[in-house]
Amino acid sequence: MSSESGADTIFALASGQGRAAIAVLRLSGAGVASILGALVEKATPPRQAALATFRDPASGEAIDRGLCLFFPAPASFTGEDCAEFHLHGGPAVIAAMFAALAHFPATRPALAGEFSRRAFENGKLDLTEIEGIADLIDAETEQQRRQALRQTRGDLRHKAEGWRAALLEASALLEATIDFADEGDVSPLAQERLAALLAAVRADLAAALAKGRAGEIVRDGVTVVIAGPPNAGKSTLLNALVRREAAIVSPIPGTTRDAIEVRLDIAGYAFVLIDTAGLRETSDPLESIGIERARKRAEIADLVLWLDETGMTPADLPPGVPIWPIRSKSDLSDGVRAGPLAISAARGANLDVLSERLADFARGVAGQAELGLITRERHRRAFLIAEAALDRASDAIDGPVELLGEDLRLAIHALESLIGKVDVEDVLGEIFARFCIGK
Ligand SMILES: Nc1nc2c(ncn2[C@@H]2O[C@H](COP(=O)(O)OP(=O)(O)O)[C@@H](O)[C@H]2O)c(=O)[nH]1
Ligand SMILES: [Mg+2]
Repeated sequence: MSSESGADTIFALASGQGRAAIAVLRLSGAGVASILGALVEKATPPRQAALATFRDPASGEAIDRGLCLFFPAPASFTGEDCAEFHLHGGPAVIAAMFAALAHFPATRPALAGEFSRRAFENGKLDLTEIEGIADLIDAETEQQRRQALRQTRGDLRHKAEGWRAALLEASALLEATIDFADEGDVSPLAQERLAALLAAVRADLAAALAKGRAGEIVRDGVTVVIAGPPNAGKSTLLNALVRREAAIVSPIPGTTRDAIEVRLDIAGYAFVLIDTAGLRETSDPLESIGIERARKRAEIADLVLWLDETGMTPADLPPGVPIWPIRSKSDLSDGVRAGPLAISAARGANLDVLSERLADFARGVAGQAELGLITRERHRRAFLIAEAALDRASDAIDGPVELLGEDLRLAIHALESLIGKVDVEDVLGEIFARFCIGK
């Protein structure tokens, strides 16, 4: 048997690396019950925390005293027999426990994401719920946490399963029509029911797609590009917002040549701030590359802050991205002027106003995401394929049964790949590669 068999009993540290008050060690697999029998004296009651002395089965020497939990299959995270040891979080304790566990037959350390993978394979979680767990572990802001939690609860899964059920009913209706009618057309009565089923799913898909990239923006952060002419104070603003020297500031125009990205939490929302090279004509090849990157980044930004000492915005910026003109270095100009928000990054003037406006912008986006289902490009692709297929099916509802059936199958397939009933291997690797060991 290979050393990575799915039949092995696996174990891993579920808590973080390094010294800690408590470390949680997690086990899953058919060998868990006998491992428990060998490590702890008293039988552990299912789903109850019990104080236990963990002993090395070879020497009988005590390794540690801690809590032991046993979750018999199938009511466990993975669907297999599972156990958790809450140990003292010292490296020697963990090392001794790992060494003791490695002596059991067909028992080995888990691979990254292997617990979740088993949960998926045993039908405990679908793909979208697993993505939700990954996002919850990665969540850095309140909004990311809330969105990820909704997905772990199965919000997207239940919707997709409901649509799939409706489309399967439509398929069955179609099959029945083929069996019982000679003409090969759908009977008017069946047509009506079919149309209703398709229309309901189409409306839901369209509503979810209409929320735009809101869910993805919450998950990935609001991308804000700081652009403007050289020396406008872009790098100074980035540093002031993140409160550290992330970008080099200098009076020499053309200092920033590469796009610098920093993550920032403003009022519970994730932002990705990007400082760019000043947009200007230049003969310096390195600076040209930076300027080209700045343009490219601005095209895919959610928002562009255009910094200029005069408060002007140029006309040739990419369309479709909101641009906020901002007058920089307000400390150098005299008196209040009408027009765009004036800031002084050097003096910290009006940075609170700018932060509040950025938070409002994110709030507007996240407000849409509140009921949104799509949090990844993968979801969007599946929704779009299903929607297009259902559009064609609805148009062809009085046409040949075969064409209708094919489009229905396409839509069902898109939903099934979304929740991981088909095409699983394509996405599993991508998802689990990002997991840490013990998840
Ligand atoms: N007086 C004043 N000078 C500033 C301000 N912001 C930046 N500067 C100065 O302007 C120059 C260019 O700043 P920098 O942030 O590198 O501009 P960038 O080229 O747009 O990134 C530096 O000498 C900064 O110290 C400001 O708010 N007030
Ligand atoms: Mg700069």
